[in-house]
Amino acid sequence: MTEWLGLPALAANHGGQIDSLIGWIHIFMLVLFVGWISFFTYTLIRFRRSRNPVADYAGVKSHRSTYMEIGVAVVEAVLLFGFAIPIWAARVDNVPPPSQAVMVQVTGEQFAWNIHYAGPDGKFGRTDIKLLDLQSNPLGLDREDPAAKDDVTTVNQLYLPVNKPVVVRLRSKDVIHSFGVPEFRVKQDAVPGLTIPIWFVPNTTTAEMRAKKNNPEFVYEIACAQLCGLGHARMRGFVTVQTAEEFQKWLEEQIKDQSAVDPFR
Ligand SMILES: [Cu+2]
Repeated sequence: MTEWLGLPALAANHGGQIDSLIGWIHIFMLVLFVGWISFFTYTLIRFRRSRNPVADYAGVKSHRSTYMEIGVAVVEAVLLFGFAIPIWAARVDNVPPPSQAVMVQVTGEQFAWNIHYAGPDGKFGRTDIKLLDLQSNPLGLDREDPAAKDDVTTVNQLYLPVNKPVVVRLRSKDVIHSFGVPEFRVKQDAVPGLTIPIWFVPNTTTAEMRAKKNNPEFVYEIACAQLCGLGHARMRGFVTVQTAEEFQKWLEEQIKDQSAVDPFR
């Protein structure tokens, strides 16, 4: 029902709810707009100077405008308590446990997205600011930590399996960034000093979306949605949604590759 809004294609399970909320807000705002403009026009004509040459100190006696204002407040309360708060609560609560989700740590920096997978052990390796090297180890991952042995890190390349919950633990190394993927209807600020979980279930692989859009070059993009400095415009990451098998294969290759080039192992 929300095609008329011209939103980007939808590729996550919860997105329909967000879209219908956006749709309803537009409908209510249209009603408010027409209502207020009619009221304004009415008062301009009704209280025009030629009809009211002298100010009337008694004023309007009818309570109609009061009822209308109460009506507007009720509609706004319905939007807030009936739609916005429940949908937001569902998004920020009930984050799926690590056993049922793909856990990815995404760390924003000026001007890139560092992606970090925990690997098969489900544990993120220790990171240390002393090990941080912008070229070879942008996250300061301690490869000597046993939990880090199977960890996979990439820059700007987020791979995800389709139809499985994804929990992104969002962090930032420097300033406030914002992780936004329009097709997943996800947008969250990355705040230095905080780890903020966001979750969604991608339901359309990149290949399926390419076929659907009839565009063989289509890619999901992570757009930084907070002006974060001079290079903000080039702070884009890419999301590749694959089948479970393809993703598993990719992850295994990465684990192999990263252990091969790593001087610590
Ligand atoms: Cu940014």
